[in-house]
Amino acid sequence: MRRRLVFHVVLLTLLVACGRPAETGQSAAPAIRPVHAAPGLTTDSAFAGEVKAAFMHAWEGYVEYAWGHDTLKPLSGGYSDWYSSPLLMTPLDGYDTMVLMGLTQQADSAKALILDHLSFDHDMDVQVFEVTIRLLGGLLSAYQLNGDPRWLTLATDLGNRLLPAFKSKTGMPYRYVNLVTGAPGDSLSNPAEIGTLTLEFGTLSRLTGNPKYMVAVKKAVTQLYDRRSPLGLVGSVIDVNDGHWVNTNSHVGGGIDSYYEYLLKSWLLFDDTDFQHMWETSRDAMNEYVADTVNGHLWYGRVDMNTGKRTGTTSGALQAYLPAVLALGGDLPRAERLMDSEYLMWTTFGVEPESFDYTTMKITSPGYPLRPESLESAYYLYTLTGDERWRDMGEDIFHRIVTATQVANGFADLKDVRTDAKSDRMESFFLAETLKYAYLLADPSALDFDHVIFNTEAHPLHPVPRKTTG
Ligand code: DMJ
Repeated sequence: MRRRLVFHVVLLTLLVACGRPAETGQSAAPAIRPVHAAPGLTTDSAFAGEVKAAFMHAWEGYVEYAWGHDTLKPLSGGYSDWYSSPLLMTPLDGYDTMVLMGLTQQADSAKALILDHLSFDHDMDVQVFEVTIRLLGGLLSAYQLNGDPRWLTLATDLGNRLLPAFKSKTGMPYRYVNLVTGAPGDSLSNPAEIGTLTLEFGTLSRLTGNPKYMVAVKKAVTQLYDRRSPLGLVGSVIDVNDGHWVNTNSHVGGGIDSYYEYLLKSWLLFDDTDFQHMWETSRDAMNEYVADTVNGHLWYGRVDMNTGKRTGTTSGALQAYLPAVLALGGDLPRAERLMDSEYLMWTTFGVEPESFDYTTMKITSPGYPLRPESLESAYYLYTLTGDERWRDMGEDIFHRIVTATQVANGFADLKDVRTDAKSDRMESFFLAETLKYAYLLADPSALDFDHVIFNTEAHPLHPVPRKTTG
């Protein structure tokens, strides 16, 4: 009897460790991960309540003034759309946050809006990267959380319409593509926009059983990786047709950032050691050449990809994703050191600026468009270490954001963190990422960290077993 009980406990533990039970005809879900959530994480109910209230405030502004459109204009009480037809950026980006927060009624109305009205059959040129991380990522995560097959139908339609972007001479995607004709834009792109498609297209392949999406993105990333310099670094601008570097500046900020993030996460989500190899080589090069220590603080600046010579000492809000990625990759000491530097941006300037010089601590670009990266890293570090220091840090960052950006109809981008002057815009990633990471930091039990990978827009994706046939 006792032996039978032990057997069942072991079996159950194995099933839980592997994520969802494997479906018929599919092999077991991968369970590799360099790190795991720390035991004994607690919920801070007061903090969670504050984040939920902030989310409701942002969502109510959208519902009242921007319903059916992409983005709320919180100062004027209006809306804006990215393209000639709305693509419902805010509700789709915000949907899975509502589900995780238990905002069922709001999630149901967002779902109805999206499934009844979202169409990609519009003759317009869209930015492949943004549409992939916000919309395709949002649809796939919604499908995995909610199970309604219409999410996957929309995701598949979008994936098919984006695929012509990969028809360049190298296979690296054009930045823009027309959703109806498949006509591409010009041929200049960057590592982030080329390399930040694998989680979404790969998941689409796994869910549909059609390998064509994964084949396209993996070829694109491999083509990019193969053009790294002898030092192992990539530059800022590349021509996707002839494959030559137009700008050889290497850094870890906007335009390159999520290329690194997706190399690591693609290894983990798909259990694919090709990505592991690309991640490890790239991480080592970035740590060796791009990292910089000034006054005892660790930063990542700018260097030439071919010579490793330092070309700049600026960092900023976008670079604050890196502690999360380093921590997920298993390098907690470096991640913690870097997070202490990122927090300096908040304590020095009140709210982190888009960019500043870390040798002089002078601001070089003063805006703050409600970015999530610092909260994202605080969440990873708290979840992986259980050290309340990181939650306290994240809570302070959350309060600084609310104090500086809350307005009557939502939250507004800052034009200048020195004056708190505002712009009439509330980015959809404020709902997708900033408030989601703040909420998960307050209530880590809302999501099983060990069994999801967040895309770069904070849409949680679950590993899908590869089909053994087809
Ligand atoms: C988001 O769209 C994504 O996190 C992207 O990787 C970087 N920029 C914004 C948030 O700052």
